[in-house]
Amino acid sequence: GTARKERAPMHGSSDERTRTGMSPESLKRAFVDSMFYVQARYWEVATPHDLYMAAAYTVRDRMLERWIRTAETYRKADARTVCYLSAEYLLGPQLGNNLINLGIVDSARQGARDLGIDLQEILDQEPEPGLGNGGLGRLAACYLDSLATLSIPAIGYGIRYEHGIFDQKIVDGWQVEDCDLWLTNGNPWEIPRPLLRYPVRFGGHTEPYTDEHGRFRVRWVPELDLYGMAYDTPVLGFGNDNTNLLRLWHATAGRSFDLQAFHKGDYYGAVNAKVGAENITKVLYPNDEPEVGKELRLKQQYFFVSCSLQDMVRVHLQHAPNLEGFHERFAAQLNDTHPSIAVAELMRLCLDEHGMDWERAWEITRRTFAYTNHTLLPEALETWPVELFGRLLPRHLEIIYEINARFLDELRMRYPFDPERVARMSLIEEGPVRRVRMAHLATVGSFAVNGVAAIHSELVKSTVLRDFHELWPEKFHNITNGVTPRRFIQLSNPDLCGIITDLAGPGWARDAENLRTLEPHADDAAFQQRWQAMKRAAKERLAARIREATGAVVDPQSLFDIQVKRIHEYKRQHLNLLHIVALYHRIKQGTDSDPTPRTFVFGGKAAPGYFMAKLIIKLIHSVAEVINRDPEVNQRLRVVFVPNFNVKNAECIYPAADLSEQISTAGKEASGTGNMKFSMNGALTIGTLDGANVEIRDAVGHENFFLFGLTVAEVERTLAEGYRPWEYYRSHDELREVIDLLRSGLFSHGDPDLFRPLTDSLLQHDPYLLLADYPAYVEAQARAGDAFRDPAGWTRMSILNAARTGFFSSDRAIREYCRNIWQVEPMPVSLAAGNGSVP
Ligand code: 475
Repeated sequence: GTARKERAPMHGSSDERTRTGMSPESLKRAFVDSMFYVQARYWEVATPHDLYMAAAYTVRDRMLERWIRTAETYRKADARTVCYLSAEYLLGPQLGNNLINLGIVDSARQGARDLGIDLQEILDQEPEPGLGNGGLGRLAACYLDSLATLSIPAIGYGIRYEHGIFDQKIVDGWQVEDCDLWLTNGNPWEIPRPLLRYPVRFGGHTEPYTDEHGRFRVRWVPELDLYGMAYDTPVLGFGNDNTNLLRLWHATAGRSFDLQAFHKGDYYGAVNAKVGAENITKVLYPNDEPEVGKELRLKQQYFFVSCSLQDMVRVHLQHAPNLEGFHERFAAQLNDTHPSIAVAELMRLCLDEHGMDWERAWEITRRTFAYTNHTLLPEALETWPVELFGRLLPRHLEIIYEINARFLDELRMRYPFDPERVARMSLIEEGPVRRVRMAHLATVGSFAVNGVAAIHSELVKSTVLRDFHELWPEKFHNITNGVTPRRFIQLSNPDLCGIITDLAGPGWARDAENLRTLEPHADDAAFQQRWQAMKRAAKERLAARIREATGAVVDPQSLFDIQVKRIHEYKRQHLNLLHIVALYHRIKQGTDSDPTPRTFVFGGKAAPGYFMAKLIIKLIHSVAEVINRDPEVNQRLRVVFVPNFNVKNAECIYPAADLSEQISTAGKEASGTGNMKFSMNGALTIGTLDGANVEIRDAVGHENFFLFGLTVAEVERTLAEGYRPWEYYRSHDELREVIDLLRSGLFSHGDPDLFRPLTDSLLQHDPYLLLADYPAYVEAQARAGDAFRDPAGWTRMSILNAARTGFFSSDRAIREYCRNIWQVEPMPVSLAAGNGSVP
């Protein structure tokens, strides 16, 4: 239906001189123009979606002049450029963020109001580009925002998945995956570049030949070729005119290949090949750990890496006669091992396409790449069967073998009496199935390796890459993750933004250390009141959203205790559940001593093939059903699961939290970034000494953090000594009663078997030590509950959390990458100083 009332807008504005003025008048005029000339609709029949599209095009016009000026500036200056290579970008909705970064939120709201439109209604129309699974993809999006804000010449390269992360529906308490359709109504932010295409080849074989100088060379005779086409999205900086490029690749069938097949008369074969080629960028793999041996996944990785490197080579050759100096023009960051085939691809380009000798090619390659590790979980370390690799990328396998042969020769010289070490460090894992170890390839082929939180970087050095650290200690760095305060404070928490701006001035959003100006007001009663009102309003907004999404009614007065993140056993959503069931049990027994009313909020997606994670979602719903229905309990406890946790929902959830659950087994969560978003928004953390929790606790003050649980060293010791979870079950009465309740059928309509896989796993193996940590967790929860009953004390801690988490801005993280790894300098862009290229 149409959303418009009656009033047709008037043409004729005060600043017609500029097509892209920022006043409400200019914006209105441009909006009406876009509705007609781009969206091809007229006022009286415009739907809410039309309004969104017209608004987006209006904003995009204002981005494009900055973008073009930026490209011009970087090009003229011949600037050193960061290339961020990532298979995932979890961008979230663009319109609101772009309004903020352009500094025109008020102007846009005013313009919309003049037209009788609610800006929020327009913002709500935007489907989000969910081109990522979780933390790693969202980190890439935060880093793009900070790179532009810090005026760093940078390009994000990735994959334009037609279907991003699935939509999560809940049916009878179970997760059901639904297809993500973010592109179906059109994407106004991207600019297709049909002429910017690169060929990408697969399969076939290699053959030796002698070139015109009599040198031995190798030629790859592929079986299949296709094209990668660029789709460009501009990325605005905040508070400057820099606008960087996110370039995502879309796969299409190669024309020459098509023609060949057509000429052979195999029409259907040709069409099929086209379909096969286009499958490569169809869908994001919805796992937050690698799918073993999935051919299409390796194709995706090589496809986007090859396009990106060819694009970088093209740019380089505009300034230079050959690939010498490539590593001086570009620093290429590998976001985990997903793009690590880039090491072999750049070698191939240098050797086979540009006639370079091995030593020189290797020197350039090693000085181009840097690698970020995001996980220590052994099952998440990528390896590819040699057989599959050789079938898809025969030339790359040869190159990897050659890299390995030379590397192992070096190792044998260095460690002549230690063949086991040499075997451990090989790029090839020997065994019944030989496999390529992508983390080793990335480490050997890079000039820097970093972890994503202090404790994680230490563990990288002492565990998964220990031998490499002993060989090259200076290669290893820590860069603790960060998150953008623009999206995760300014956009998602306008009331908090107002409070900070009143005290610190508007500069805090570019310099998050300014959040410290809140600190002296932590005990001020009037300030505390304003803070509580802010939190209260955010909780009411979330309560409304929960009611809309699930029908559940929750009380904004209660303690909002929230755990949102991918569902994984190591993240221990089921530890949270054990505590909830314990509280329930106490109320039913009349032994309850913690009268703090609580609302437990969960959210997160499970990988479609991860049975235990899906069972945890079912258990959350089952516990919720029993608790929320029981009048004896539901005045004190409520449990809700917010379906389809994504960036849009996240923006509503973080500001509403009182307590943030960061309860992974110590040593398992590389960093976490949700922990930072919660804390910045004034939530207190209950957490283990894992990932960035350690640094958050040090930053906010130990007295403002609810710590519990085994340390990494204690986890190791417990496992080494032969951990027997059964003994915790036997000796801890309440824990036993809680687990017995789960096994009783109480939460499963009498079926005692439904949750058996979970309880059996806990009692028999408990690889993530829930039972060992249970007593300490419950005790820390009691401290949190007590503390919440003192509003002044709690508010003080909440303020101090927000005040002291400026360190966790992604601007700080990007500054560290620039200085310590990339050696790249800011290149500010000025729109005012420009001339000519913008009409
Ligand atoms: C860590 N995703 C967080 C975050 O550094 C950390 C893996 C394989 C395939 C697809 N996606 C993945 C991850 O590994 C991932 O998201 N890792 C996360 O990276 C940013 O804060 O602790 O688990």
